[in-house]
Amino acid sequence: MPRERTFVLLKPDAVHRGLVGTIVHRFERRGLKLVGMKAMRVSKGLAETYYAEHKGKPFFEGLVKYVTSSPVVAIVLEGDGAVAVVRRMMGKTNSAEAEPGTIRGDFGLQIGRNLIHGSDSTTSARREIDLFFKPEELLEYTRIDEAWLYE
Ligand code: IDP
Ligand code: MG
Repeated sequence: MPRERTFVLLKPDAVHRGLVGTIVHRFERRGLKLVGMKAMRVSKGLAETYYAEHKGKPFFEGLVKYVTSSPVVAIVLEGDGAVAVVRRMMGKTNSAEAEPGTIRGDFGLQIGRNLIHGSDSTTSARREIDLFFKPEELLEYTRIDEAWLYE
């Protein structure tokens, strides 16, 4: 039985600012297992489905433009409590208000350029993983340090 999975998207600003490795490094050090990762472009159709819950909000058009404007990195991480752990590591949606020590709080200044997405529930995670990854793109293996990450 795999542990909890979450979906992460490193947005175009993370790619352009050379922060992909820095951000992935934080997740790796935390003990989260990388089960899927790919650099890709998000089509307008995919962006609209992915962000469907925000349709009609004033920032929706800008948000779709932002994530489709340039390559992103889609990631699936696995580990105990992965959804909540990643949300805490990301910090508040508005980078300007995010605590130092969080990804948004260390690297961002604006809500509309907040570097990263992470699923907000296990239900969203399943939906987002299915949207971005084919089953065969997700890996199953045991990290060598799992014996010391989990009791
Ligand atoms: P989250 O990414 O922290 O879950 P949501 O409220 O789900 O935040 O919003 C999704 C994304 O929409 C945010 O990460 C951000 O990129 C964008 N967004 C949210 N609110 C605003 C806003 O007021 N202005 C511009 N962009 C926004
Ligand atoms: Mg959200």
